[in-house]
Amino acid sequence: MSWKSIADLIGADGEVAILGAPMEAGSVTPGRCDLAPETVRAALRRMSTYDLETRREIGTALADLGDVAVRGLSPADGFGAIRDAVAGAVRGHALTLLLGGNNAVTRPAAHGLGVPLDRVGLITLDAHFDMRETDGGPMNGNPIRCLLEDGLPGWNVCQIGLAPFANTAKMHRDAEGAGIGVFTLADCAARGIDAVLDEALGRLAHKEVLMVDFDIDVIDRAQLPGAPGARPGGMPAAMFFAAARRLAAERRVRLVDLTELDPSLDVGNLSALAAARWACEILAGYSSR
Ligand SMILES: [Mn+2]
Repeated sequence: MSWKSIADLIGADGEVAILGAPMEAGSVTPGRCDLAPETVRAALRRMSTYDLETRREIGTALADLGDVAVRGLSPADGFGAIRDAVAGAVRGHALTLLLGGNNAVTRPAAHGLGVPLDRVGLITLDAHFDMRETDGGPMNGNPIRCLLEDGLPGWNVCQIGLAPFANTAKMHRDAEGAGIGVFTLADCAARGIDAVLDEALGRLAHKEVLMVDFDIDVIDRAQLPGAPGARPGGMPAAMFFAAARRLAAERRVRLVDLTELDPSLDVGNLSALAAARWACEILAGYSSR
């Protein structure tokens, strides 16, 4: 007898939505992030619904809304389609899992939440500030700078897991100058992820709607080879999973995205299974609301 898998929870209707956004154009390192949504869906078939730690069965009904038609489109050209698809998903569901694609999907997602940007709180788990300059248009390396320029106040943003030797001094200065809460990998290791999340959520206590950008390249490259930006010495996968569970338990979190997974770089399905585990942790957190 085969066990029940997370994929078996997917149907036509559900309180939690899955939406794919297979955007690859605009990546600093061109690859195949467009393959990620189908890879994550396939890996969900390998995840059982039993949450051993809580002894609970995940039973949340999942609605798979399919993929936004952004294959081959630049981030600028795909902006409206992602924003509108996210808006529809968020209107009809308590929580939406947006499967990128590269990190360029985060900007249109923030615009699809249904409230003005000044009422949005954004938490990123990312090795990078994503504060590259915007004069060449939106790409996967600048969604945070784009959102600041769009009107998202820096005080509404917390960035967790920033890596050394993977960013510039200007990005760091600009992020802090904008009021962004900056939490490095060393902060996470020294303080523990719970304390860091306490502070981040405290800073965003009065924001109406929260979204979390899980750029999977924050994870240690030895545990997550399938992301071009992942580096040795990154966040332990277990810490990433714990953060996912904790943040998904927050009622105000209406959207989580998973970005930068490139299945063409994967080794032994390590990254695909990590992404599927992330989805499970999100559902476990959601179930505890
Ligand atoms: Mn990123």
